[in-house]
Amino acid sequence: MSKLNPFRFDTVPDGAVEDFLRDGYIAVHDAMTDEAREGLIDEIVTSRPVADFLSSPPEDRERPTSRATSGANKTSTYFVRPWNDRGPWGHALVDAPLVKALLAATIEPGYHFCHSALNLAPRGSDRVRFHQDHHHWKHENPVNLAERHRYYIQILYYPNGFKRGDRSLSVIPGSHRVAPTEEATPEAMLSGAFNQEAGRSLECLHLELPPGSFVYLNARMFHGVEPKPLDSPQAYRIFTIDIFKESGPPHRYTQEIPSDWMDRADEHRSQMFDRETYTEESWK
Ligand SMILES: O=C(O)CCC(=O)C(=O)O
Ligand SMILES: [Fe+2]
Repeated sequence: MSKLNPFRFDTVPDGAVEDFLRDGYIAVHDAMTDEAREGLIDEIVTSRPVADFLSSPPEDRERPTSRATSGANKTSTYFVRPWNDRGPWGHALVDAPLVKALLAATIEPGYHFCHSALNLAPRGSDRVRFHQDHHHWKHENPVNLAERHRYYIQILYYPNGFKRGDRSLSVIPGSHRVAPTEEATPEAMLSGAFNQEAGRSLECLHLELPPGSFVYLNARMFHGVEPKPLDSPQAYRIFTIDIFKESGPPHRYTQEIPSDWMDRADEHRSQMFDRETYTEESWK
């Protein structure tokens, strides 16, 4: 596999693990080298399906897959899960030294690559409401009960960044600490009803990230996305995600690993890829 390194540094920034445990996420600004950021954007926008999507008039744009997770996707965003069609920079994200260091600092000893996705949000894209992506919390099967306190980490990459209020990521820092009951809705959290349980004042924060940034997120933390205004200066926002879970049974969407990824995998990748794929039967 590629030895390209997309990031400017390889070690976990000072205080990042403490911030992650307290807030449920860290935002790492401008983490990619210029070469990596430009290379990744180029790989994505020149891949055939994305290029076709971007060159077609908005009313004709096809959505490659419909989105089944809690954030609704009614408008003409491009969304594909799993994101297998990667170039060298996309591949390098999976096990970059910085990614390995962050995962080692949080979910070691054992973790698996769960799945991936690619999303392009053009002007006019809808909001994604506040949600959590830790799906074991919404199901009561024995496997979900056994797995629900285990880590599910999302790494959200923003190669061309975003401005506040323009398809920006919103977070409720500390919301991962509130037990996942029916009552623990984002609205109730923002009203102050769960401040005591969270041990802090739960408030919404609207992020703004320069190109080449990423967010390392505990999927128990509530997050959402603002709409993209029709007059946004940025034609489309690019977002890719790699998700890692603790070793064990499949999480929702744990993807099949393409055979050429398997063929080229080193020892670390082989271990991350050595897990069952999610099917409708997995949690029964
Ligand atoms: O588009 C984003 O910034 C995040 C989207 C999201 O929350 C998700 O894919 O679950
Ligand atoms: Fe999400």
